[in-house]
Amino acid sequence: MRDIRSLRDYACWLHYDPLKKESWDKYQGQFETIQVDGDGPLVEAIEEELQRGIGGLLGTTPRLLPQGEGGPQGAAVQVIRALDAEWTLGEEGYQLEVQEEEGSLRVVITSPGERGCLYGTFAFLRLLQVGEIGGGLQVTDSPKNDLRMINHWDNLDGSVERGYAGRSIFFEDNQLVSDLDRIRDYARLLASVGINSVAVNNVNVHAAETQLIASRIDMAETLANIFRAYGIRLFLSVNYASTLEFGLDTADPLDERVRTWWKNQVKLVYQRIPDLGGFLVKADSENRPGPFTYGRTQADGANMLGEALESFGGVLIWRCFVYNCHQDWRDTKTDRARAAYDYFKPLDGQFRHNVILQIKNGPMDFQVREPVSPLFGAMEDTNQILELQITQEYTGQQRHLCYLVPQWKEILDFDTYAQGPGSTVATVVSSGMAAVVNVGNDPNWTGHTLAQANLYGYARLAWDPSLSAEQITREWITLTFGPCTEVLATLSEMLLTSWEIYENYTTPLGIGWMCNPNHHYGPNVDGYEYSKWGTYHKANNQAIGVDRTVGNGTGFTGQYHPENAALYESMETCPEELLLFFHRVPYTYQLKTGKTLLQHIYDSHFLGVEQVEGLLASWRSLEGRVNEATFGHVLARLEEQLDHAKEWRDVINTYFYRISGIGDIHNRTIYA
Ligand code: GCV
Repeated sequence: MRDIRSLRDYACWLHYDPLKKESWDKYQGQFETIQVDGDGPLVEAIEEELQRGIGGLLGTTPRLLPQGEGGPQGAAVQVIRALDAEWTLGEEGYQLEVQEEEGSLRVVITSPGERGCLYGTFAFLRLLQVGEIGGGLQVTDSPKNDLRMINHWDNLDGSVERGYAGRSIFFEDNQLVSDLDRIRDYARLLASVGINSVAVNNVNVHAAETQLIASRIDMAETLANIFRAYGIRLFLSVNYASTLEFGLDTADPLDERVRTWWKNQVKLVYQRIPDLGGFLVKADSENRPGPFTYGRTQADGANMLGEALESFGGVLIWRCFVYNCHQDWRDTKTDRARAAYDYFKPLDGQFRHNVILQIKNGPMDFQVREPVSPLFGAMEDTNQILELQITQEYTGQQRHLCYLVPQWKEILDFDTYAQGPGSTVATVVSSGMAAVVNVGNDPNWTGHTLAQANLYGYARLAWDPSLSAEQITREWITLTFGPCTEVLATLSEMLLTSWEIYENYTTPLGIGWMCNPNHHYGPNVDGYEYSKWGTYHKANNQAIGVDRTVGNGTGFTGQYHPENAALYESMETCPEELLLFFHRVPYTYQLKTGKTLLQHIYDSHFLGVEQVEGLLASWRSLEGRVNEATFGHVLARLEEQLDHAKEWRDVINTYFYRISGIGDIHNRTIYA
């Protein structure tokens, strides 16, 4: 069997392929020596990266200059730990300067922090590949978010909840995997795009994972050691009711025995992992235990754990994904979309300073399109982070191409009006971002090689939400496929349109959910219609959608600040891509395009399939320009996507034709 590391797609965006001729010639003779301040694993990682990167890109072997031999002369890269009193970029920020003297480039990367030096190093190698390194260049950069986090939903038995890229890269059979080097490669990959925190286990914490803070702490310790070498702090998901598994008869957050147990347990954990980031908790959600059982609030539960972590500098991240998952579909009063706001908004100001609320981007659950959760900007005295889903649970499960950076940009740029105009989600979530990752032990990490772009894009946005989708896309393509203009143009177009294409042939207009229950792949219009999950479209022979207005519906629109509340309240002003999220609309309702709602549904599904045909044709045009194995792999995925898009189109169109009795004005095939 071939070593996995020799497979091209394993390297993701860190290929360091030789530069193309003109850059190769330009940089020959440059970067001959390297000198890095400091010592320890992170400094070694920087040295190794520079040697690897420059070696790969220019085919040379830069000499490592030990410290104490004076600064490097001539063409060199120097990484300096500068503890300058004037520094304003924080420990993770860096400055990158390229000085030119008699044809020699001298790259100086400066930061007071080891992480800053590491990020500056990766930035230098990235800029070299996109052709921007030249005399006089000056870059200063620092992350806009302190917490840039990855969440794994990995179980100790090796399975991954909502994982579409193989099994866990950490765990198998309740042990750590034997290939710890792969975890190191992963840490390097994450650090290269500025990720600084990772929660390694599923938020649905089963009995085995509960032991990660007790009898299996050695596993967590080993992982923490690996990630630390790349400046990444480990977080653990914990079972809110752990005390019940360790001999107490309660998990009441106000019970002294419970509080003492947590304090002692946290102390033991920090003895082994002194720089643990903290805990991540899913409580009172989807049958997980929580403080509600004891008549306590979410703040009582979070603060109890926050208090235990506080003296160790730990952070408690508490998810707001709390809703009634045992709803009766006949009940028209309860609206799942309202739940997070209803539970958490009244608690604003009651959370400890080391507690952070983690809020999913939308009020439901990572559908292809949802409005932004009204909780963003609703809790001025509470730390908040945004939760995104990189793993494509409802967006094609890494079998379909669905590049989510454009979706995430829309979310980050959404104006909440919390402090007047300009209060975008990006500014409101100043504590940072977390995302459920799409990685598994498949050789290419993400199942679909092009899904690597989602991981890359998330991390770049977590670093700087103001980066444009186009820039991120350009970077990823160039780093992954090398500097080919045809690949860049074609693949950019494919990636940047793919989210909308997926939406067109699945569930447009914000309706969501018409997928198969449990595994969530493929169309099933009524799959969730009579279930307990609170996710209903309520289609009858005349209309579809849930009225969530204040005037006549569930009142959900009233959870937004007035500007957005007014926008969503009226069918006329509601953005049409979200129309069926907020309103119940007759099939004959005329949209701004002049089409009826039903005709739009038909058109969108026919169009979506044609667009997937377009994706296939575009990819085929790249044959010979991307490596053969990747070409074949992506081609196979796109062929499957086309088959599935047709299935979506036919199931959805047939459903609405049968239920409404109204045909397509263009008389295209709809199965009666
Ligand atoms: C980890 C959705 C998913 C669940 C997931 C849950 C969550 O409901 O289908 O698998 O559980 O979200 O975010 O907690």
